[in-house]
Amino acid sequence: MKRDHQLTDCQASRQMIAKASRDGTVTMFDRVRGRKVCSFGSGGTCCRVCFMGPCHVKEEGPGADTGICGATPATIAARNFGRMIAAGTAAHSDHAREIVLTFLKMLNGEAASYTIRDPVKLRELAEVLGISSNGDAKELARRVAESLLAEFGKQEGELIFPSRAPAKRQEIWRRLGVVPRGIDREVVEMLHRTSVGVDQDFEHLMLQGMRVALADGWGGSMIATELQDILFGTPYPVLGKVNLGVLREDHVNIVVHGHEPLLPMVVVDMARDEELLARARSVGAKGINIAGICCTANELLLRNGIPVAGSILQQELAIVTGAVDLMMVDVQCVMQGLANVAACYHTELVTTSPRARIQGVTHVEFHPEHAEKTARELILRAVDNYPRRGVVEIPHEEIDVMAGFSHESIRYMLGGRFRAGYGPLNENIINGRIRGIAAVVGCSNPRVRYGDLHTTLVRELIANNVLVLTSGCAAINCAKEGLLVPEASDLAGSGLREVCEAVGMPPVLHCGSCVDNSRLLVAATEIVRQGGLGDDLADLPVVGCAPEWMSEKALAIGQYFVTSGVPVGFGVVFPTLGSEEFSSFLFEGISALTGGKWFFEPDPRLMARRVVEYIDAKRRALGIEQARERVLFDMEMRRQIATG
Ligand code: XCC
Ligand code: SF4
Repeated sequence: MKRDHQLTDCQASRQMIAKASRDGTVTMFDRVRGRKVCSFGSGGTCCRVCFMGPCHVKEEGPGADTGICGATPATIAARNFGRMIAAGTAAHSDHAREIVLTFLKMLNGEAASYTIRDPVKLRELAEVLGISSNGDAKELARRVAESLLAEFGKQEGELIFPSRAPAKRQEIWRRLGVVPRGIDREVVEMLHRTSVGVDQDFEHLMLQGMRVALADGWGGSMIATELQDILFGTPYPVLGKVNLGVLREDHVNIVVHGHEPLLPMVVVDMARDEELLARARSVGAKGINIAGICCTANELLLRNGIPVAGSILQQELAIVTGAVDLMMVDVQCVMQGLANVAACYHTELVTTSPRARIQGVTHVEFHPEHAEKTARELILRAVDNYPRRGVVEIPHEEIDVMAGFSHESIRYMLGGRFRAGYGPLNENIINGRIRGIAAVVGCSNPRVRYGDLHTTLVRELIANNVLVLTSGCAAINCAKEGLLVPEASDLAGSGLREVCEAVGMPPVLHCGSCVDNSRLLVAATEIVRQGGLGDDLADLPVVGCAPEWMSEKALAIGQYFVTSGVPVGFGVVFPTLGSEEFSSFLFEGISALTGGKWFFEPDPRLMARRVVEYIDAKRRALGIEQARERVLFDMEMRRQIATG
């Protein structure tokens, strides 16, 4: 049994877990205690795709067998893995579809709450899509939106965004036959191929696993990110606050939780409305405070500096403070247990997506046509609920965070005013000041000492001069430990510290939500294009990690990184270990195909060591294992280069 102090280092969470148990409120931290894991389920060898079974099978030892149909453990594990990738891709992509449809409604004049906030990015995107402008901005926007919408339903040919990848990478994908044809088609085909009696060759199944994952990273997720930037603004460095201490005792607190920023962005705008503020004052509150949970929080933090109440594991704990007057949730990572927790306090829980309801929970349905009306209604409900508060206990923890590192802002920051570009980043990688780059992303998981794996890994990495890019709940956990501020460069190795100090950036860069992992693909591509570090993504000293993952979406992300040539490490459990045959394909065999591979390492220190080993191996292959020069490129030297 886990004691509270073993659950997490997060003091605010511990305080609320203790309060919940005093209040008699059951949370995930109670439910996870003593919960037995079924080894077949966790190892990926439980098959229930038909009801001759379900069959759970073992590869070795006494009782080694196959399913009733004869399916081997490797086939069963690969089918389960493939289905999870498909589900993750579906989640990111269905989110993207919603953004595209809203964008079109806006252009049709049917969604007045939205506007184009980044016209420059729109033109750049049009160029990527091969759409030329005749000067009519609205026509250009419409053609961009139509071309993106078509990506979902295309049957033949190739998605457009994979053509952004380095040429060599595209050749590899074409040779493997894994360039996605249409986003929906790849998800459907994966479901088909993993149903009873279809594709029963794990390697062949995983080719589809690659294709569907690419339809996420270089498809749905990238569409979501690009279009959200155009609608809500491309992130640039911004300061914010994180952890439960961002809730305000004397304000109406509205927590926005889930993934799609469409409604939360309007709620943020409406919360400044004078009439609503007056209403808040009339019930005794000083104002209206919006705070986020999960990736919605990241979307709002990156663009508007809106405070983050916490990661996925703090959704129930936010309510336990007694200070949340309304929590609005849409899709993904929203725990059904919230309903019961909300019932123990005064919090009004509201579902808003037409796709997602929770039994017994108020539903106020969001449609982009009426965004302001819905936002107003939700704020009013929150205000009216404020006087019903009982005892309030808000933890003090409220930590500074710097966020907003899109690939555009990284280029700008590192490039300096005179030379926006990836040149200085590449130079610093080549000269060894930055040893390599690690993407530390993904969920948080109550099965492990939550948050601790992220921060232990990240501390080790930056101490070894590895620049860390982070997103999702990993970013929130790192922010809570103060790793996302420029001062954190004190914890970095001397080379990385020099670079961070020179440009005033943190050693750990918050790149956004989980769909924003697509930003990392674009950034990595820019690094290749800049030159000096090989000609393919697989050449780069770059590794991905999700030490506390839990969601199917994380598997989709991992798989698109692996398919893009990047090694990816997961912690907690690896969901194929019941089949050694299939696991060794993911851990080794796959690298002959894509140049990337999976690895499993539950210990964050050992994970850091493996990341550094991979990075050093890539540096050796590039011939840059020795640092070439140890002088920092200051402004003066940059100017000299510029003037020749
Ligand atoms: Fe969900 Fe996106 Fe995972 Fe956090 S990191 S637990 S998916 S909220 Ni995306
Ligand atoms: Fe069992 Fe085969 Fe049916 Fe799976 S598909 S449940 S292994 S009989």
